[in-house]
Amino acid sequence: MKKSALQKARAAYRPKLPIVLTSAVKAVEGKPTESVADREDIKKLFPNTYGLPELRFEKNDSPKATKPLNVGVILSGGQAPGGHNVICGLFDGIKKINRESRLYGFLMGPGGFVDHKYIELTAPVIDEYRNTGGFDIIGSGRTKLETKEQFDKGLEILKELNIQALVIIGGDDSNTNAAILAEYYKEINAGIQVIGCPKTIDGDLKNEVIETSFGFDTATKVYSEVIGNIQRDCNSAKKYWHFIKLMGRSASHIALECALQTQPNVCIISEEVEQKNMTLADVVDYIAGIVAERAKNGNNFGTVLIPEGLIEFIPAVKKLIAELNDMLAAHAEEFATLASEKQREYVIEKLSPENSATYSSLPEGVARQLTLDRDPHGNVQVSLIETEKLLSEMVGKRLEQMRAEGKYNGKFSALHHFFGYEGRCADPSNFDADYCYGLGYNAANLINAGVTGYMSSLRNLVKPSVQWIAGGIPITMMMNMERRHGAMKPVIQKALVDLDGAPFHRFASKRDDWAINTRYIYPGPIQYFGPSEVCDQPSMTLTYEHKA
Ligand code: FBP
Repeated sequence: MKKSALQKARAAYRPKLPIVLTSAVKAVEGKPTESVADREDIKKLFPNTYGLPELRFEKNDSPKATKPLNVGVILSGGQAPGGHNVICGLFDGIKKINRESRLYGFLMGPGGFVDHKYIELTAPVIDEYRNTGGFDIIGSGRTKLETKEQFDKGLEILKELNIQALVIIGGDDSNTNAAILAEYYKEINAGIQVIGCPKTIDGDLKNEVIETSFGFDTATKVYSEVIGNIQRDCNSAKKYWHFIKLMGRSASHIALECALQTQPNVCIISEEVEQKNMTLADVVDYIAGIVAERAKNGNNFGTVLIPEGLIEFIPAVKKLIAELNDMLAAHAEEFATLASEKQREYVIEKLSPENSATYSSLPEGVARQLTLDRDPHGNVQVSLIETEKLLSEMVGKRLEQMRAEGKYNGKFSALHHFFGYEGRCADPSNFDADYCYGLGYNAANLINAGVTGYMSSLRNLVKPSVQWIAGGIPITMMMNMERRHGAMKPVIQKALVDLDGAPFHRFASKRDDWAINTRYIYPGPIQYFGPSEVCDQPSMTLTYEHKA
């Protein structure tokens, strides 16, 4: 395959492992753990894997010879920069433990595991993908692993290939499934370990013990670069308002991080909208107010960052979605047979009066989107909702009202952008390249330690990577019970933006100044080679969280 000069140079990058992982390790057990909430329910559902201790690796001065490890790996869900390095780290880790170890990659996500589609990942294959973005080495998919039939079918291929451990690289939903699979294989004594790795650009798979998910760092740097470019353009021409929607299905971490990096005029944080019980009209008023204020100084331009998940956080819409989820789950077949114009009437009729009123008040396209197929994990596909256009249209109308009332006398010309897919497969930043390689290498050590139901964990991430702490976290520790598809299910608790946390406080203390005065920062592209302060900085979110 032909490669660019940068690709060639980048392939030669050697990720920096935590010092502890550079020699043989032993797992030191911490105290037994408890789930974050709903302890009795989770304990009952995970009798074999609940309450396991946290693990921390330490240098082992007298390692024993270890038999070869045969391992399977799955990439699950949306792409995130660094996934290839997790696989490279895993490969190097198991080979370091025993040169005869083998790695098999299941193709196109969990579906490949169930359907027995796989390839062996050998050194020449692995070497093609070091430090590259994307998940194309084996592909990814969103098939939900949840039934006993799927688990048993998967077990057949694991046995056939003599695989003893499966590594699932995924977000909160995929790692939830990893925990369920680990429990099942333990219960039936299948002799298979299951290890998870925290992936998602959304940044919402994190907690006290998992400091960040991989991919967030690179994706937000890519988005911040282009937001910065837009801001420079907008500050040069001074004639457009740019409405920029940013990926992040649910939590607003991406929008917040990009705001900290670029200092836009407006950034909406969904979690705050919910906390303040704001309506869509309140959000529109807030943006229109800033547009009008800037217009007084002749600044008819600006940037507005909008998190992709906003619509779901508007309390009235959230209630509506909850009822829609249950209603659509109960009447799925009947609903599917209706022509699309009849579906709207059907929904309005079936919903409670309050939710029916909210549904009817939404623009038709948005309302319709809320009834379309959920992804396999039951999530509304928010990336398909054009919130940036919806908001700018509503802001435009509000400004016209304000003009009529003599409260606005400017020009409003809006452009729209959606940044998501542009950043999900970028070549990983040095941070993500090191973090991912370390997560994979660490997973090999968890397998060697014989454990199951653990997530690979590296901590102390604001320090240079050699100082990172390596270990394993029982996945059940991160779980609580939530309503999904109309029933209560054990799931990893999603980390939303903490409105009492340092990153949000920093943003909230500055946003009024950024709104009126033009304080744009232009971060520029990710740098791989050069001074450490240019190339190795972790995200601002992580930095502020650690300062707190
Ligand atoms: P994961 O949670 O699987 O990592 O995916 C995150 C994400 O990129 C969201 O930000 C976005 O809403 C969604 O995936 C888009 O899904 P798809 O890739 O199926 O279009």
